[in-house]
Order: sequence, then structure tokens, then C-alpha cells
Amino acid sequence: MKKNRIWLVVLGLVSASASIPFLNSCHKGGSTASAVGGDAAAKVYVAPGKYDEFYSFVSGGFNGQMSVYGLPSGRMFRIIPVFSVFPENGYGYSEETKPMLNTSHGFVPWDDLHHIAMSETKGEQDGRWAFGNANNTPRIGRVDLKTFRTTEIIEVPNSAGNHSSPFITENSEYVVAGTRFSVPVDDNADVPIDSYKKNFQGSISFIKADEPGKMDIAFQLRLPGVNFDLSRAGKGKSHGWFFFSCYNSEQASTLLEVNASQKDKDFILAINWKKAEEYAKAGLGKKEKVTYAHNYLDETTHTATSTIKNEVLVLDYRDPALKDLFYFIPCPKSPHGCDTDPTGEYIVGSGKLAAIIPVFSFTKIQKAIANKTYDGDFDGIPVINYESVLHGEVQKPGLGPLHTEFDGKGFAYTSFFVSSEIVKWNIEKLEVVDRVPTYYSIGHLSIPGGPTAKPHGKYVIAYNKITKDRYLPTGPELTQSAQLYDISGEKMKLLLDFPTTGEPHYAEAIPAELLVKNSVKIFKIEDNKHPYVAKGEKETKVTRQGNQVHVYMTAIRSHLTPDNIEGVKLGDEVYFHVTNLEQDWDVPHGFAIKGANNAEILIMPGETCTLKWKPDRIGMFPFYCTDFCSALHQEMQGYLRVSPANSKVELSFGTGKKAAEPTASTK
Ligand code: RUQ
Ligand code: CUA
Repeated sequence: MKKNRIWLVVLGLVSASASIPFLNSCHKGGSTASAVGGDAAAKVYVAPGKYDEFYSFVSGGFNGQMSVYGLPSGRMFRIIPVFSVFPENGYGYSEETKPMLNTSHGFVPWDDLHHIAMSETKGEQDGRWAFGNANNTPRIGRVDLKTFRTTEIIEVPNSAGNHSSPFITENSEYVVAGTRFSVPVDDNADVPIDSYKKNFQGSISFIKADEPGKMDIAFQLRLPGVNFDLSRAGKGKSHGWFFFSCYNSEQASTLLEVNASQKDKDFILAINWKKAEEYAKAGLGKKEKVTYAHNYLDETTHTATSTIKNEVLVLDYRDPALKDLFYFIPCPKSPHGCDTDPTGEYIVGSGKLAAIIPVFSFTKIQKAIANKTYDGDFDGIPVINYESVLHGEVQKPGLGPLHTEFDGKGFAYTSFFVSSEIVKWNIEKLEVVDRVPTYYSIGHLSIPGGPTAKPHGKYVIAYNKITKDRYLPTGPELTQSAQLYDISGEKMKLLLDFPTTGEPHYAEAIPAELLVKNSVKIFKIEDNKHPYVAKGEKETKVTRQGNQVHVYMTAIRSHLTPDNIEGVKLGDEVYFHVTNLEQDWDVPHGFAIKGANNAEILIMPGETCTLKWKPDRIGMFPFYCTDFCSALHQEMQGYLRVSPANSKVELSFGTGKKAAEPTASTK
């Protein structure tokens, strides 16, 4: 207990402003300038017109988005909205994308995205998709790397605080989602909070990921009530296994800061998922009633649909037929990161309060299971003897290890929150070979391809939690800070600080060449199957169905058709279906109308987007293109006249005509 206190004080210090001198004291003088080598600028300089070598997909944390950076320059190229509405392009505001944010709780316009998982084939990045997690209202999203758009989201039932996700298997068979909060599940929801031990359960979901449009929960594992934190799939020889760190094996439900820091060791849960898959296919497990949403954006209609699903297959750890799926490995102390090395032999646990880094051997784990080298059980799941599966411990690595990535040359790089540093160590020999300070309090770190069987090495990027004095102040909230280090030599070298958006947690970088060749430039207008498309100006029209007015509008440099609309009445709902007729790369048009309560829409070449608008008063409403598309962009505008509800003004529309013509299609 006394020991715990000391740790907590150390951790507490970090969030206090007094922490910086303390942290700097770890930095041997802490002079920033001296930490940067003379050739650093040349190493990150990407000359105008030249490309970066890597894309880095960075989680946005509380902005619910991913952002895309170039490495080594640190230049930001794009924000990809995933779980949060994005007024910049109308994601979550347009009629086509609203269904993407549908959940069993209704429309949820925000979330907290922590982790990225890039799709893999044979354990290597293949550049097809990037997955991200929604922490708060549990979901997993798929971003298509041809379009850099979110195309699919699945909600995760029986889960609360979807932090332990997404982690991907080596052929993208599954992305997994573990619950942070264990909760009462099934019909057993209304119970006292202090009945945690009896009633609260953990869940880990295996989500089919390799077919766009078909994400589904293949099976869900029901587990003892603890907090699941981070995970990696096995690879190579350990393919077929998953390793999850778990904390709060004390099973506390209040003041976890103290109550979940009691035990000397928590666990890494090893799961034989290949076998779980077999059992699920063989009909073991039980179907349970749940409610969750599956949302998919169809590329040809440019429109998302949301389907509510009602069933999940659960494999319960208490079922005697499923005995050989789960094993606990003791891991000191409140483990956070749990990472598998490129060979798949070693599993690195990082205890937030631990003074060593334990490295476990997959071969030894298999042996211990075969010989039942157990030290009892936890809630019926065997606890493997710690020493029997230990490859070894890295001694005195630093304070507060969080996450580990690999360079593919036999070295591991671990982030240390409390001592604010990255420590490089030899996986076989468990020897620390180098350490560099980070400014300040690093969380995740990222090496291109770092979690895969074939890391690309070259750089490590620190994603720091505290910025303090690194940038010009911007009031109470400072930009988040990322730092790029060269790891091509024996010693790590700081090259660059760059600010980020949101609060990055994990990031995954990928060689640019894997994405550039597949990047979509336009959507072919002839393939557009949107029900309200106008494939040319001749197809534009305005129709009425009761109080719904549908405007089939086109945009091309530099006019909107129609640009004069009359006959809209108070009480109408107007749907602007705008098709961008351009077939030229990088020529979006935007659309906005005065008083709209949602956002603009930004329409890519060949695409149709719909903005819903309800006039609230009689009068003249200007609309215009919001994207500077040509020299005459400022001329790209129009008027919509709103008349009283009982007005006799007929619906009419036109562009370039003096008097608008009455529409034929009034119903
Ligand atoms: S966590 S700082 Cu949200 Cu990935 Cu470790
Ligand atoms: Cu189209 Cu400006």
C-alpha cells in the first residue's frame, strides 16, 4: 500500500504544473537545442513539390476524427471525420452521411477515437483500410484508403468504453474490440454498482473486417469483470492468438486510482481465437438478444444506410466446453500496452506502475499450457505461472512504461510517461541500448509498420500528452505535440516537433507508395446511382411531394443549375440534391444556403450530396458555392424565393432565363 502511494504521487505530479522541472531533471539539463543534431532540418525537409515518404494516420482522441500527416515533414494533409460530425464537408450533416452516425442510442454526433489499425495481409500493411475505435459509444469505423473516407461503422453491443480496440489479425480476418468498463449484460442490467464482482462482465468482440459492407460481429467472448486495456494479435508462429492487457483485477467499481492499484500483478489474457472461431462455427455458444447498428456508405449511390441488428453469438468463459480458449498471464502492475514483436514470439507487457518490462515467450506459453504450469485460477480461468513463461525482464528501463513498437532489426522502443522518454532495448538480450527525452509525458509512440511483422523502421514518432512550453501559447489550451526521431542509426535523434489536432493517442504510418497508386481522383458520373442525381443540366428540375421540395441541382464551373427557384412556401422542407458534374481531379464544389441549421456540403467530382433546409421565414434566400473553384467562383450563386404558406406562386426554376418556367412535375 505504501508503495502504491508513492507511485500515485509520482503519477499525480505529472499532471501538476510543478511537474516540468521534475521532468526536465530526467533530461540531463533539458536543453532542447542541444537535443537536436545539426543535420536535423535537412532530414525533415521535403522540398516544395516533393512528396513525403510516409503517410501517418493519427487518431484525434476527443475530436472523433483521424488526421493524416506526411512524414518526415510533419505536414497535415487531411482530417477524416469518422465518429464526429464535420461541418467542413458536411459529414454527419448531409442526408447521405447522417446514417453513418446512427446507433442503438439514436444519432450520436461525437466520439473519442484512440487507436488506428491498418489492414494487413500476411502480417504486412496492405494499404486497403484504416480502422478506428469509438471509445464512448462503442463502435469501430472503417476508412477506405482509396478515398480517405469513412465507409463503414459497426456498433459493439455489451461493451462500454470501447478502448481496447481496434486490433487486427494478420490477414485482416478480424478487428477486435474489448470493453474497458465491464458492465452487467443481458437481462441483468439493473443491479447495484457495488455488486460488480457478482454481476459485471467483460466482453471482447471479433468483428469480420475483410469484406467492405459486411462488417459483423462473428462472435463475442464473455469474460470475467475486469478492465480490458490494449491488445495485439499474435503473428507468424503466434497467429491464431490474441493478447489483451487487463487491469482492475481487484474488481473495484469506485476510486480505481487507488482500488485498482492494489495488486502486485494484473494480467495479460491470452486467447486462442482460432479455436474460438472453430467453436463458434461448430455451433457452440449462445445467441443473445442485443441491439446494435451497422452503417455502410455505398460508393455508387454515395449514400449510407443504417441497419439495426438484434443478435450476437456469445462464447462464455464459464461454459466447460470452452475451457481451452482463455489463459491469464500475471503481468506487473496495472498493465497498459501489450505488444507482440515482429516474429510473434515475444509479448511485451507494460505496467503503468511497474519498474521493469516483462517479456513473455509464446513458445513457453504453449509449453506451460501443455504442462498445466498454473498458479491457480482467476474466476475459473487458469493463471499461468509467471516465471514459466517469462523470456525475461528489462531491468531499470524507466518510469511508467506504456507502449512498445518495433523496428524489425531486433529492437523494441518503449514509451515512458512518467520519466518522459523513449527507451530502445534489445529484444533478445533485454538490454537497454539507448534513451531519448520527449517533451513531455509521451503516451503512444509509432514506428511506420511498427506493429506488423515487417516494420519499415526509419522513424519513431512520440505523441506527447503535455505540451507546456514547446509552442507559442494559445490561451489555456495548447496544441498537442508530436516529435519525430530518426532511428536509422544506433542512437535515436530528435529531428522535429510538430503540432497535431485533437488529442492524438495511437497513430500508424505507412509507406506513401502503398496508397498513392490507389488514390481515387474523381467519381465517374456515369457510375453515379444516387436516386436524385442529375447527370447533366438537362436533368435538373424541382419537384414537389406534399410539403417536400426536391431540387435536382448541378454544379459546374461556374454556375449552379437551377440558380433561380420560386414557389417554395413557408412550411416546406427543401432538399438540395447537388451533383458535381466536374470530371477533373481536385475540383469540388460546395453548397450553402442562408439560415441552414446544419452545415455546408462539399461535393466531389461526379458525386451527389443532399442538404436539407427548412425556411423559417418569408423572403429571398441566397445560396452559393462555398469552394473557391474558378476565377468566377464568386459568381457561382443563386436565389430562392420563399412565399407565404397560402401563396399561389407556382414552383418554377431556371438558370440564365429571365422568367423561370413552371415545372411540369408538380404532384
Ligand atoms: S491509450 S497512452 Cu487510449 Cu492507447 Cu495508451
Ligand atoms: Cu463552385 Cu465555387
